[in-house]
Amino acid sequence: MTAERTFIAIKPDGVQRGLVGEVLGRFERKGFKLVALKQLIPSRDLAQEHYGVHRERPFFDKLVNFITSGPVIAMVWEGEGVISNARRMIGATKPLEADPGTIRGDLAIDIGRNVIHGSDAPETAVFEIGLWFSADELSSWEPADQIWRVEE
Ligand code: DAT
Ligand code: MG
Repeated sequence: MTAERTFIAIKPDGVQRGLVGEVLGRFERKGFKLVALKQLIPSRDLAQEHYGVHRERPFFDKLVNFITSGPVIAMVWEGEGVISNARRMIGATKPLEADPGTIRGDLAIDIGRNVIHGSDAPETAVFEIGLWFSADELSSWEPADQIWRVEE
């Protein structure tokens, strides 16, 4: 059985502002397991598929322009409850409404520059991981100190 996995991306604002280490560090320190990571400038096709549910929204074109404007760090993180817990670590969509202590609450101001994406449900996670990664880009591995994070 494969443990729960989620798709997380640091958006171009986060990369440009030098926040990659800060964001990665939070997931690492929490104890989730990194199973894939790459940097890419997404194509418009990829961005439009990724944000397909927002296709009819007035901000869609702006959103696609933004996410394709520079490098994105695409990642897959694994662990029990990682999908919903990553969303809690990320915070509310509007950074000014995101709780302090969350990534958006601590690091952002503007809804269009909110640093990070995280899958919002199990079906979304499966779709987004498959969209951004091929199966051979995902590593199954056991961190040497895993026993100190979770009891078997
Ligand atoms: P989230 O990223 O928290 O899952 P979402 O899926 O509702 O939020 O929207 C995707 C992204 O689109 C969001 O991170 C920022 C942008 N966005 C959402 N609502 C917006 C709005 N009203 N105006 C401008 N951008 C918006
Ligand atoms: Mg969303």
